[in-house]
Amino acid sequence: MKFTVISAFPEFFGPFFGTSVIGKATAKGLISHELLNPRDFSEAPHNQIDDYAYGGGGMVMMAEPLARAVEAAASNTSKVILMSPQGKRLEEALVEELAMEDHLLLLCGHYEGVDERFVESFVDLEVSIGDFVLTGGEIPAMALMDAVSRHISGVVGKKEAVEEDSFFRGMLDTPHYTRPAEWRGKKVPGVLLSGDHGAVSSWRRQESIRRTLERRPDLLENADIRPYLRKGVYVLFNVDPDEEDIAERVLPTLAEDAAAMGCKKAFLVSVKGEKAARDCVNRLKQRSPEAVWAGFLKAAGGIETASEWIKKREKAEPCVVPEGHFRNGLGTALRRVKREVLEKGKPVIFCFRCCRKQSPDSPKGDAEGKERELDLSLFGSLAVTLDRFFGCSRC
Ligand code: 4GX
Repeated sequence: MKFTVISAFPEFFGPFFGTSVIGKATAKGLISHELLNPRDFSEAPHNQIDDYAYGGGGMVMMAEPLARAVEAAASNTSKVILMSPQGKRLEEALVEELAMEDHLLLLCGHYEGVDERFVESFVDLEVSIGDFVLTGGEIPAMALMDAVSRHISGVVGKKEAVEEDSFFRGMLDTPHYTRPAEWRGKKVPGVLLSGDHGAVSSWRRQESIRRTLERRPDLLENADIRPYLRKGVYVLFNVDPDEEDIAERVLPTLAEDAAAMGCKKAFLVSVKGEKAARDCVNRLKQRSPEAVWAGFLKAAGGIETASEWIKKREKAEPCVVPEGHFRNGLGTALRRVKREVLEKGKPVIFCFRCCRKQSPDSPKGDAEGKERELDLSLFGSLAVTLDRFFGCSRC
């Protein structure tokens, strides 16, 4: 990875590229850098690089010296990034994307910023390191280069350290302790001294959950929670008695999707009762006994029976997500469910209504009981619900 930094204060970067992890990576040739001063590209008297803002209000960096510096350093594979509070927020997903580039060209602005015409013509991406105002783009550029370098193989000594971070992707880290085992009357949590690796890793997971819920509950929206689930995820399809023929046609695919997305079982429930549901499952299994979903689909009398079955198997009461949860805003439903499932280590069951008829919980507007097309979005609802729950959007 090559970093080119365009800064009027290149002295900032000497210690950065010469010290610690980044220093070693530079010495090993894993990363390389080039520092360009826009002053060296100025043709104005005294190598001026800024001028008064049109319309008033401070100084702005002129387009031409910056353009010349970029033209001197960039090839057609370079990514030109301007550090700016108006930019896209730097987060691990963006860091990982940038680590795949081979040349990053970072522009460090000062004063009120840079001439917008330069930005339009030369900048691929504006990046901000947070909602606060610094005196220049140098520290943001260092923050970006530091975070990106960690993802270059060989830079971080322990490969597992970076991998561990991505395994626990999107959740906060657990607390850490080192010797002595007792310090100023404070003890290290006993489990960490037990030598029981299983107990240590479940303690760490629970601590990550606790801290994330307490400090950054917003992270749960996109975090990959799969490694943190202590119990299974189940789905329930409620079949309408008048439309079992339709249900039978879509159920195999729905069940297969649910299995592929990591569910433990799909329950089939019919208003006609458990026997009707069992008959339906048996008909399907007879038709294709080899199918993936054959052992996955299970008839149940109702949501209560399904919950009882889960409770017996998992030794914990499932969190029930009722039919139509996706219609009333999936985000709201999932925030509640994720919190409960992670905090209490519960299993969860998502219910879906598998029929063509207007469901009683769908939004008003259509006349009551009016027939409409088969709700094809059921497949979509299932996929979106499970994807958003597990949070695998970035995997
Ligand atoms: N994350 N600053 C840049 C001048 C500036 C303004 C606009 C380009 C466009 C910052 C941040 C940050 C202060 C660096 C203003 N340059 N950069 N500088 N936060 O606050 O990235």
